[in-house]
Amino acid sequence: MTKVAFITGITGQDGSYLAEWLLKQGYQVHGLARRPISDVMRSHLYQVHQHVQLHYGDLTDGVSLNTILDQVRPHEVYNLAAQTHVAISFQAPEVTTNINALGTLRILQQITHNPHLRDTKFYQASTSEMFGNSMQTPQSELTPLAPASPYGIAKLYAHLLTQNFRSSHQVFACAGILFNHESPRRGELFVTRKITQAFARWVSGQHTILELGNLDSRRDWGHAKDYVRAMWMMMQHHTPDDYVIATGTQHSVRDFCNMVAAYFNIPLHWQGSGVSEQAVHAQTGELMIRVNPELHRPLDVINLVGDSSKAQRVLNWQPEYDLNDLVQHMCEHDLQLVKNLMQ
Ligand code: NAP
Ligand code: F7E
Repeated sequence: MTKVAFITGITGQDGSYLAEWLLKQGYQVHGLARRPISDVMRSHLYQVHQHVQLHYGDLTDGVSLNTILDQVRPHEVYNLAAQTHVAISFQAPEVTTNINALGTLRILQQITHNPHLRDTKFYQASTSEMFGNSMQTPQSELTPLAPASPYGIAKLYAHLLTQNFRSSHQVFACAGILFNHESPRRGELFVTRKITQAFARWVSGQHTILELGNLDSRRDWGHAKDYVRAMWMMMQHHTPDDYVIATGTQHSVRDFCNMVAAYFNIPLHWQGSGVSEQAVHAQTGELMIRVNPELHRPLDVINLVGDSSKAQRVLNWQPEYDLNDLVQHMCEHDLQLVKNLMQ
């Protein structure tokens, strides 16, 4: 029997990689889209869009979700759709909560109320942002959760709800507590992609200053391809549970800049905040990185690194890519993208 999967957030970084992975495993793949088909064909789904069935709807629209879920009757639902920008969540907390928290509730309610979905499994895209500025390092499934942003708080609601529906309604519901994961498909507002794009433009002769916020913030950056495989592995295990997915290594934003600079062999010129533009000039050939205080968050999470030993032990999950591979993939991709745009 062909398994049917339904992915919310299918047009995003993870959704598109997961769709490709599930198609390779022989699934019939359906996805929720909130943009017109012409946009979707230009999105990350361009390679596989003819093999996935898209349904128009929105996580804030319960009726559309109920209708789609009743039509598709998936064996597995992967809830990846979200307002994913932490900084934006401070400016738009209400919409963030509606999508990330209540959107999850809408799906779980439908799974429990619709008799055709009684055996449907559910995956929730939980996040390391739920740990906030934890006193415990590295963070595991047992680390106390104390999110530091409206994004993290909305995700914590969805995480607890997933656990609650698992124990109170016996839904096969898993939550993957995923640490930062990146790829050439990472959104352009996230720090890794912002950096690789700026360097690719610089190498191609478009001389710009790269403005960043907190350079000392530390993250555990993995490759999105490894992380979507982990989502699927959780859903194949006989018992639903929660798992941290991480590499266990930590680097600062400054380190990431240095790695990209080393990849392209570009000398860097760092300019801290409070230094006037005229005061310090980059030498010829140097890319200038300037701290812009406006890019600092009202409250930042600064020390994330995950302990994924449970996923390694129980699911036999291992990452295939390390940070050097990730930097290489992102830099190669962004350089090619700039070249294509310049032709
Ligand atoms: P992404 O690239 O930003 O994709 C977000 C997806 O959500 C897009 O498909 C977007 O659709 C969709 N979406 C946003 N609002 C929606 C709404 N109201 N209704 C329906 N769809 C909506 O994010 P990602 O990096 O793939 O992350 C996937 C999930 O994992 C998210 O839930 C995120 O919070 C979580 N997560 C990510 C990371 C990470 O490091 N990447 C780590 C932990 C957890 P459009 O294409 O139309 O905008
Ligand atoms: O920031 C610092 C910033 O926006 C990482 C989402 O996928 O991962 C992601 O959230 C760090 C922060 O990712 C800039 O202050 C410095 O400390 O790339 P980011 P994030 O906030 O960690 C988690 C796990 C998710 O769940 C989220 O959905 O980098 N930083 N300068 C900057 N960040 C940005 N965006 N832009 C800067 O210029």
